[in-house]
Amino acid sequence: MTPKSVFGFSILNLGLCVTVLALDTEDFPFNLPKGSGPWIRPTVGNPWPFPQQWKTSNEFLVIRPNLFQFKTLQSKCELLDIAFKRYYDLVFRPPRLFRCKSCKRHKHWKSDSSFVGYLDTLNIFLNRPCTEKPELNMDEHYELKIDTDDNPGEALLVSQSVWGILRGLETFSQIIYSSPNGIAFQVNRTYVNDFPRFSHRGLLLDTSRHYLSPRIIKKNLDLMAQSKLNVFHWHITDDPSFPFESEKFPQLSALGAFNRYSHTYTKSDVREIIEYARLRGIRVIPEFDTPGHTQSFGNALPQLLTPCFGKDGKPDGTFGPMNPVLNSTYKFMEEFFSEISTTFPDHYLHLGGDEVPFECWASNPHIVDFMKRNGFVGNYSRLEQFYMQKLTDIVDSLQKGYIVWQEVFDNNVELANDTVIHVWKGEDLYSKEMAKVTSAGFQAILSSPWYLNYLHYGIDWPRYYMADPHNFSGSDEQKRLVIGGEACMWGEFVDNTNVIPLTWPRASVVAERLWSAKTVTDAKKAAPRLEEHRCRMVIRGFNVEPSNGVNFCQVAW
Ligand code: CP6
Repeated sequence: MTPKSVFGFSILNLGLCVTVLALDTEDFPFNLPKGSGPWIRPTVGNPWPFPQQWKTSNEFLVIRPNLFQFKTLQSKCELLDIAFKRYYDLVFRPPRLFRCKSCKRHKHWKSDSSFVGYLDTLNIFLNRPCTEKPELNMDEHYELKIDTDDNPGEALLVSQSVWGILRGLETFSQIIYSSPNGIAFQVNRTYVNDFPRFSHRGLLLDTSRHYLSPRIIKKNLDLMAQSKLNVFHWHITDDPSFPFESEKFPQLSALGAFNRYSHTYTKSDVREIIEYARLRGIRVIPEFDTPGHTQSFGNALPQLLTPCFGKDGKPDGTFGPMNPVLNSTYKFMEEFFSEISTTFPDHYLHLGGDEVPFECWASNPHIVDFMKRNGFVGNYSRLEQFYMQKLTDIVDSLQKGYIVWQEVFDNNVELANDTVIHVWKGEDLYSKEMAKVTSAGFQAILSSPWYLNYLHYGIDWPRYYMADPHNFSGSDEQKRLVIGGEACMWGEFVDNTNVIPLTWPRASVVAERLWSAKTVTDAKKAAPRLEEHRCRMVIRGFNVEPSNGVNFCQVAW
């Protein structure tokens, strides 16, 4: 459509052909039969997660894709230039935008929504330098003003940080909706003042139980950005496989990956994933889980693991957790983690420390002897503590911070002040642990209620929506130590074929809990917006599952 034909419409009170551009929000994307369906009708032009402050009206502006541009006074910020291109395409060239050829004369135009002008420019005001990498406590606050009162044709997005601009661009992209013929776009007059409730808003993906291709990981990063999640917790190794290619220890993946030629992450894969995430304001926190969950290290380096002994007092050929009594174990850890700490630029590493089984340690006479000499006979938590202590000392010396699973705290390992404790046990019995961790002065993130790998028949998302990281009794100071949470998609039953539909939009629900105000808890109100958000992800080309049972998302396939 040429601009001329858009200008050709008579506007408003003339009562003529305005309807091609106008759109009744309740009738989107079509005039549904009256009274049809008990289903939750998707809305249009609503953002997910819900902004902290949000004012909108029925007055709308029309956006003509061929005239629209992002403008910035910022000298040079490559990250933003790339983002402008990305968002232009997401809004105006989504892969599954439905174009209705026969509804040019779409009649359903609500008389209380009115055309008030065109929007040709989104002015971006970024008052600070273009920051290099996303980090904990990065500034994500932005203000978005879509109103042509002052400057006809221009709207405004302001932030003190490039991360805020990215979040604002996402919101902007979500409140634009297309006219039924998919040619013109509209956006309501809107004011948004928005910032996250929690700084750490993560998704865990597990690439050890099943390999996930870099392409699928990147799609997940796209979807994370669309829900304003900002931490990719990469549970990269575990018992079943070791897909990470280490430069210092290439045997680990050569012998520990499911397939050394196809099921590994090369240095360049990892670099690309980190850069892809950075461009979306997402941190990548790798987890090399030890001392348990380490069987895959043993394919190449069995000497790292504890030999288990049988009743006959001889090694039975199986191996347990990392061997905590050998200096060589810690020598390896030093070298391995020094590589990891340069490969992954985030200040934080996840050190694991969960579910350490003690039977093998107890069967091994060398371990038992070591424990006697060190005066912790029979106390295997104490031995685990000994190991974690050594490991955290190593990571301290590499100037990195660390996140650990709650067991490490439960077992009284002495931890650096900036340690983050990851609470994961007890699906809905996490309050006590959150209270304990924060009263000890540690930062906490919550995952217990957000195990997406548990599948339930029916509409399961409200249970994720109702959980809250502040659901525990404690002082304000304790509450401030809660820095956020993570949705977890463990990999036993997911691979490239189903990880996206099973993770989304369920992780989006967690994302709203972690971003929006504490008071945004009404699942009934959220449902149509979630439906819209889901439909938007489908239009943008992602295979995300229906979240509200029987429903309707009009897309072009
Ligand atoms: N792997 C590792 C896992 C789990 C954990 N750690 C896990 C435990 C229970 C459930 C799902 C996953 N598979 N390394 C616990 C943090 Cl339900």
